[in-house]
Amino acid sequence: MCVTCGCGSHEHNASPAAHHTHGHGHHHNHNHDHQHEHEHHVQDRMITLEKDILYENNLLAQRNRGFLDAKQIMALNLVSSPGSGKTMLLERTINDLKNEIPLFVIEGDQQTNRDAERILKTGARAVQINTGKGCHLDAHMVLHAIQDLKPEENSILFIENVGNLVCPAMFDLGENHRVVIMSVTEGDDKPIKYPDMFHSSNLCVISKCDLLPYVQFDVEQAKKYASQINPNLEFIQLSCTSGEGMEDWYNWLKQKRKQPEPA
Ligand SMILES: Nc1nc2c(ncn2[C@@H]2O[C@H](COP(=O)(O)OP(=O)(O)OP(=O)(O)O)[C@@H](O)[C@H]2O)c(=O)[nH]1
Ligand SMILES: [Mg+2]
Repeated sequence: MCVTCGCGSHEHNASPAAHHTHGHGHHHNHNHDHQHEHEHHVQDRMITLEKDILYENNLLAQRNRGFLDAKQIMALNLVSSPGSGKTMLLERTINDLKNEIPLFVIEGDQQTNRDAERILKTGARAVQINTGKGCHLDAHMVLHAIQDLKPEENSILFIENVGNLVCPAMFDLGENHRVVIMSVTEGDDKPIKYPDMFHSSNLCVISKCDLLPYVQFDVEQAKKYASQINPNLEFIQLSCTSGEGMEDWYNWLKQKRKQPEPA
């Protein structure tokens, strides 16, 4: 179980203890009722805990959003499974756009500064957040990272989330747009297997398109699945190695920057 967000906790936490007790016949019968009471209690507490965590997160996300809006900074939350190409997309984007638009990066990983170091090599300012056992960034971590990073007015702030298609979906960071990256090596059924992430995103980048000739990935099927989950989702297909589709991505960024969405 994820210790920070408690995802999947209802069954995981309550049941194993119950099964354990049931498995030992010599335990007293009245334990059975106590066990059920205990299960309900644990479940209620879990649900309350989850609500409290998300409530507090949403308040802090609004604070981040207020700060970013006031400075006209467009913040993007990049979410995906591990290794879909988030950092490489940022490296290439920064190299191509850094003379046009000020770009800043917050990197989220469980461990290491590797991604922030890759970004720093491009010349952009970046800070790394290490979440330890946590499987997602939250608004509080981003608040502190923004204080360290001090992004300029009118810039774009990229927030690379921890590689994980499940937990980051629940945590608003105060971003203007959520971008889900799905690489063609992952399989075209990801949207229906991990619907929350696709439901909560605004743009779906289909990455590593240079590899399409070598893998079984039906782009139209992937888009169909994702659109079933979220009819408003936009799509861009690109490859950071061949450069195909990169212009579409840059045009999307420039377009969204010109037309900030009402808060
Ligand atoms: N062929 C190909 N490989 C790519 C492309 N983009 C990224 N890769 C490769 O995919 C691997 C993972 O890329 P990263 O940019 O580190 O992925 P990430 O999403 O930042 O990974 P995490 O931060 O660990 O979640 C690397 O070996 C990249 O070279 C692409 O467009 N085409
Ligand atoms: Mg990365």
